[in-house]
Amino acid sequence: MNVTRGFTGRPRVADAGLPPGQYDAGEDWPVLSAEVTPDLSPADWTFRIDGLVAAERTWDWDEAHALPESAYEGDIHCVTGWSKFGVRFSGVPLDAFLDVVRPDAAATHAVAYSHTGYTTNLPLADLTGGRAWIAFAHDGKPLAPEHGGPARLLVPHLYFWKSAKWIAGLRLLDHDEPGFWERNGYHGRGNPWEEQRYSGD
Ligand SMILES: Nc1nc2c(c(=O)[nH]1)N[C@H]1C(S)=C(S)[C@@H](COP(=O)(O)O)O[C@H]1N2
Ligand SMILES: [Mo]
Repeated sequence: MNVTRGFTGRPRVADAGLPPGQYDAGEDWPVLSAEVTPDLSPADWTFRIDGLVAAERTWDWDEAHALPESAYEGDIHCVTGWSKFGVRFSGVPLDAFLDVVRPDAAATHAVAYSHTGYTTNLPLADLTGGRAWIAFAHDGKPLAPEHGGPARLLVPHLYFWKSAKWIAGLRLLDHDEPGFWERNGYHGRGNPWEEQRYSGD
């Protein structure tokens, strides 16, 4: 039982607690960007899924918003140590996009890429089952540009570096291919509950 958390008074949906080695950032939401925040309007935003799929597809803003939305209410965990409890995002679950492109049976991994050039790799299984979203809103408001607006990947059960801001697409592969931080020594999967911070953890 983490005592400090009991004093925050924030409503909690599920008391999942802090993963090992993490601390509660409270109300703060730090910005962590390797790039300068791009000037990306909804009109300029697109999302594409390509690689090992039956039918590659690009969605624009309106097409992506035509898909059924759902919300994530829960926690996020940054590999630098901060966790944030009870965040609320809404967007379209990746399952809805993947249903359209129909991944090949051989597809096991994905590289997520941003409009800025940032990349991060994930097992495809972590993007399905209602556990990953293209998120458009936080706390009922459009996602702020510094937090990835107009749209970011959200994979909250993994360390937050997997949640690529200014998401542009996913490339489906039959092998794992390290992204930006992973080439610099970070873990391929990044499960905070198993403290998979660095490759070899
Ligand atoms: N495009 C892009 N996405 C990114 C990053 C980045 O530098 N560029 N940083 C990652 C890291 S390390 C974290 S912790 C979160 C931070 O998101 P935030 O700035 O909204 O807190 O975004 C992830 N997604
Ligand atoms: Mo991070």
